[in-house]
Amino acid sequence: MRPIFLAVGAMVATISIGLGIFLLVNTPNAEMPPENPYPPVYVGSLVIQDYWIAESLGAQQTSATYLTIASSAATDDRLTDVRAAFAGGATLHRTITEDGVSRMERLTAVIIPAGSQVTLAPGGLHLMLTGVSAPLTTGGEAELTLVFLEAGEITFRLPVRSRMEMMDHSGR
Ligand SMILES: [Cu+2]
Repeated sequence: MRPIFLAVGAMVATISIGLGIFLLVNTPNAEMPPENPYPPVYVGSLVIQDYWIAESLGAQQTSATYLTIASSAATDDRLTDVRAAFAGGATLHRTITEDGVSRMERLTAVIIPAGSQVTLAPGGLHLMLTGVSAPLTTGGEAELTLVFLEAGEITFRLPVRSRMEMMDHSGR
């Protein structure tokens, strides 16, 4: 066989193996990606991480976003607004449970203490999303903008997760 055919043959074999591995890694059922596709997001002196959007629920298609904001700033900052093109409403909320009854209240701002961190998590602070235009389902993603008084604003993509899945991962 002439060398050129051998070379082409080797190349085809290499591409086939490569494609095989690619398909193996990228099958829809592959659960855990090797690297975090949603790494920390930086804005000013703030780092936003562990961010996710819950699957939307009900006739009103409501959802919520949870995340952690860590500050290395010398002064307090404030999260004053959230914008989401995919939702009719996006507001800062807090869930309060009194005598076993939970209710939510709207906040004008969430304070990010200097050099500390704030966690928005189920049962507490969250970014409330109402009137979601297309159902949010696990595996999808959506874009949000957070507006801070000092750090400015940041737009980033967040993964959609099921609440059950996230509760399992939190170990509670
Ligand atoms: Cu709420």
